[in-house]
Amino acid sequence: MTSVTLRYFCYGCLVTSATWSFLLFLYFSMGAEPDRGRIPVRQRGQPITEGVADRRGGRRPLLPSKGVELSPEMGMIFNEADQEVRDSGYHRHAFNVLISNRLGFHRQLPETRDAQCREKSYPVALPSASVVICFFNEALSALLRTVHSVLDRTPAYLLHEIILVDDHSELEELKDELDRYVRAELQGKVQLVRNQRREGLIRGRMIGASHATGEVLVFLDSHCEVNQAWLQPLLAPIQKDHRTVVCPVIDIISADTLAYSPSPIVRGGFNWGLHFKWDPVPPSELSGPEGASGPIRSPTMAGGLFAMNRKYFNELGQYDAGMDIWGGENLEISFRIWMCGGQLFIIPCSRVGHIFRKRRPYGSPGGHDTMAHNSLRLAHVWMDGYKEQYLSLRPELRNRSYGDIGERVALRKRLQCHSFRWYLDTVYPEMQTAANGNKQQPLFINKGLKRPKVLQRGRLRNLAIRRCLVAQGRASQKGGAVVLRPCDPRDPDQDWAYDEEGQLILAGLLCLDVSEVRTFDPPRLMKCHGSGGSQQWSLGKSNRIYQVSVGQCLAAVSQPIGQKGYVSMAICDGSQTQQWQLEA
Ligand code: UD2
Ligand code: MN
Repeated sequence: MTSVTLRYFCYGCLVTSATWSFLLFLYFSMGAEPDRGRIPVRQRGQPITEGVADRRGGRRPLLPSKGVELSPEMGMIFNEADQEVRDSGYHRHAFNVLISNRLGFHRQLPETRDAQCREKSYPVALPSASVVICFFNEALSALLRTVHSVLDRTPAYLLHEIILVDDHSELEELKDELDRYVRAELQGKVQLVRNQRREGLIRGRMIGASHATGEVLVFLDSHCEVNQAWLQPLLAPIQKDHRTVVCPVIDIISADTLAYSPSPIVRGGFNWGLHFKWDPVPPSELSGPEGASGPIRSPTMAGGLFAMNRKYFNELGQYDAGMDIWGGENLEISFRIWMCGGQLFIIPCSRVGHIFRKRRPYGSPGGHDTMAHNSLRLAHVWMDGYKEQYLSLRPELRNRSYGDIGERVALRKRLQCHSFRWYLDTVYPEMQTAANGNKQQPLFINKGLKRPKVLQRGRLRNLAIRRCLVAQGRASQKGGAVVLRPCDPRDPDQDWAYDEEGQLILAGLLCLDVSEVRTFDPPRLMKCHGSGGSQQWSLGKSNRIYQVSVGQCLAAVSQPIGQKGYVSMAICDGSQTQQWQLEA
């Protein structure tokens, strides 16, 4: 213990008082051991939270604050143990577990709602909520911060219960230690259900829902933090109409810094690769009496965070139990909601943060591509002739078996759902324009051989890194990556043309292209295909370069850590790393 303490003291003598308080925090929150994500058990005399669970499961705050504040020092590595926590954390969880552990279970969050939201009032009598959180090998600190954020920021009378579903995790810290914590600290409101085998998040949520007894189900991922007054704005519209399903705005928790930042107001769409994407909100959705703070109709949901009347969830067929592990269930439930008489909204006044990771840190048993399996099922049940759109992008899946869908087809019939055509026409007309350029799209209009007009040309400078976008290898190499290098106005290989079709063409040769199928892949240079989709970019608003088909922005990243010069696609957040200038 002394060696750890002394080391902190030594660093401490060099730095400011802010750092001193942080060091004291570290000392108290970690106790004798270097930070390993262990639960600091209160019985050992270590203060862990500013609040205490009361017997009935409510929370009695000891201090008025809502927990610690994130500070840059929390990312510092003091010794090998810290390094190990960070490295193994990235490996296992794909986010910075060192900072997550240091944040502990309660932290302050910035207000991210529009000012109008604070003026709104909601009925006092609202339906009660069962929060269902399914997890597989989640970092304990992230899981418990999710749970505590709900306990800390939800009026006790609205929170019926929290149901944690452990999807047969392997991590030691999620076994006895978690049991003990739930028993000692969370007794009353939190129920822990353990799956006997890995079910995946889809059946996992169905299991959670089957244990729930509250009126409304609220699903959350296991690395979320709910923000102030998050629940009331979700419950009110469900109370008005039980067939309304609602999602909060998903604020962004950085996987590297754990910083919590507001998400821009966007809504859910999808592409023909059956990947979810974020779309701009059409102005018509913002012109209601509540303006930008009113509910926004959303063609799809991201999947992880939504609230739905529990009886309605059951009536509407829960989820497709034939879907495995991860992927596709979000589009399936979205199509089903709209096509079978319900509606789906994003509620800008409800904010919940989520750690967005750059990769999924777990596989599926047997290594199957469950996204393809699940997408095939949803295409065959819900998309009628439009499933061809997907299959022509994924011809290798045409003969892949996807199990029995009889029950789901019968469900669609029993619920007398609309056609997929109706859904596209009524709920997602943008799809047809966005995909107009897509060769496989039935509404495709042949544009002939005319070359699209160039609107702008020049070097593409990233405003954060102050470097320009170039090919990593030769500018003529198909499939090559793009990187950031010092700008050079005389170099023809830094010359980008942006044309009326939304194409970004480098050195008059190849087009900037993203995979609509492997959405974690960085963009590449490909032969220009002239049909939009993966090569359709929109420039303009706040200097961003928005990819229309995947609904993300081009960003400078420092991955591998510390190395500047790489780019990837990321959720649009308006940060400087996502700002570009096309300069002649
Ligand atoms: C998004 C959704 C996620 C889900 C997924 C598509 C958000 C913020 N997240 O991916 O909820 O809809 O798209 O399927 O909209 N888990 C299990 N068992 C498993 C695998 C995962 O319980 O076998 C848990 C996992 O611990 C997490 C949740 O399911 O709590 C979602 O998984 P994710 O965070 O890896 O998915 P994400 O956010 O990439
Ligand atoms: Mn997630």
